[in-house]
Amino acid sequence: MKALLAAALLAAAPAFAADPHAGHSHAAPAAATLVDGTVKKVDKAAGRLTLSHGPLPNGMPAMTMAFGVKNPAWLDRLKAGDKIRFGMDDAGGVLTVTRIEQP
Ligand SMILES: [Cu+2]
Repeated sequence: MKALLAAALLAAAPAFAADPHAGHSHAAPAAATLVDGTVKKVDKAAGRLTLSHGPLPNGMPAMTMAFGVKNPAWLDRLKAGDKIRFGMDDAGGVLTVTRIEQP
């Protein structure tokens, strides 16, 4: 009986090796990855920040587009031309800047 159980466990082992997450261990969560961007426009009334951004962790290629911001107060200290590094979240289909770092 013990030998049969050991054989069953061994047979199950390859299933762990094939864990679909195994190949993704180096991928950081999107929000934790900082992307290079340049501020193109600050729209305080709409709470929008237009950025020229590099490739995003969600697969979006470099482009210029508007983002929402997690904290509207950030818009007060940004101006067109500022170079930033930012984290973003695309939950709910709305791209939102969740973190900003300025050199
Ligand atoms: Cu984009």
